[in-house]
Amino acid sequence: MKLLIKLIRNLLGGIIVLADLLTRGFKKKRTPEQQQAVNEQAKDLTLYHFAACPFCTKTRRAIYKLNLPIEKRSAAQGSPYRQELETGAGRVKAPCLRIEKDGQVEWMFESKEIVRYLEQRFA
Ligand SMILES: N[C@@H](CCC(=O)N[C@@H](CS)C(=O)NCC(=O)O)C(=O)O
Repeated sequence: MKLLIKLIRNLLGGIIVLADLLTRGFKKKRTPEQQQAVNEQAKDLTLYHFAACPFCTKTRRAIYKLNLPIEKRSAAQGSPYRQELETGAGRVKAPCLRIEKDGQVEWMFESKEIVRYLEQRFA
């Protein structure tokens, strides 16, 4: 039974990832100077995510469309970044955006809030 649930979950995860790849659309275009400035700002951001989580997919899509080179770290079992997320943010829940600003670190949960934050800052 556990195996069947795992199989269904992996299958659904695969479908989500594939559908995302096929329907992503286009990246935002900027002048080279603008993109360089955005790239610099994106260095202070890190997304902790699960590959097949729909909320993470939604967040990754926004990141792709906004053309942001944000580092993505897997929070999956066995990943070295899982502990980092738990220690820093206080729990393992994804998506979670780590925002570093003026030496301060903020951990932002909730896909809706993360997407809104990125759109307000980079759209
Ligand atoms: N409302 C949240 C839902 C996120 C969520 O439920 N993520 C799941 C993975 S799909 C998770 O991390 N679950 C672990 C937990 O909640 O402790 C969002 O939109 O980001």
